[in-house]
Amino acid sequence: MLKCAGRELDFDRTRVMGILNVTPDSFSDGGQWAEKGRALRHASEMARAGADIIDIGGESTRPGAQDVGVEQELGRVIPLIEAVVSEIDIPVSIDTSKPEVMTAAVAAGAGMINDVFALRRRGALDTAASLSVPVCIMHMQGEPRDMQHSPDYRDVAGEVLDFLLARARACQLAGIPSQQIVIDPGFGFGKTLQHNIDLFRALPALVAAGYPVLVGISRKFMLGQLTGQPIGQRLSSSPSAAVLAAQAGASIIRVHDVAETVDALKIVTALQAD
Ligand code: 8Y4
Repeated sequence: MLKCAGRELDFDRTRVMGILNVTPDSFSDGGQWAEKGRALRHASEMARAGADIIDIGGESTRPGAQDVGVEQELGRVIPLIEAVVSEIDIPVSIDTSKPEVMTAAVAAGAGMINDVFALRRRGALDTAASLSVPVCIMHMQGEPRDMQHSPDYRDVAGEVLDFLLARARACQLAGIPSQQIVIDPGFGFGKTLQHNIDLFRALPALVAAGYPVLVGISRKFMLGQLTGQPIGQRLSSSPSAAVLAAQAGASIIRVHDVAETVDALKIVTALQAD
């Protein structure tokens, strides 16, 4: 069970993390208020649909994305975290790699840190340890701007597991209790389709390492590669992958389509043999 700043996340069943992106809407001149209202409504909708935690991010980590400055990221996420924490009673996680954002987000009520750089940025590890919230550490080969140029592994599942175990050890040396560490193979982050497939099939080995495993595969390019469908037409493939991840023992599934995923996982819970 994770202790998320006074709110709890236990893993008696696979949990759903709803994605809330706050990247500015350049077409709306309503500015930050309109953006915040829209995001807050989306968060409420995800909670009503059965999300167990909401992941708030203000920095695009898509392939090729540009860096966002600290002040800009803070301006996007902090007011939204405050609003979501006050209106919704499930834990909120902050998707960031910047120590300044981690600190402000937890002060605003965030109860978990989700870092796609696995706390490797300068100051991030000690900052996260000082904040006493759970952390999700994710594997990525390269950096967002170049990670899809030529992903290369000898043994993708073995290398990802070794990386995550080394980062989990670094977290514990910095003072983060092992029960507050979540690991994530980082689907799509410096991986070809075949790497993603090999990693997915190796999920049981990742689960066997003993840390809760988070899987983020929702609407990702690999699903499009497998079905031929564009991003808006991955509403069957995303929950299908979520079901298989849950069966492989994943503890948290990070998704855009909360209602569909929650239903799919209810079927898993009801029908799977134990
Ligand atoms: C459509 C929309 C297609 C978004 C692709 C995407 C993960 C993550 C991301 C993940 C964890 C994304 C922040 C990429 N992916 N955090 N973050 N695990 N822990 N792309 O897999 O969703 S952003």
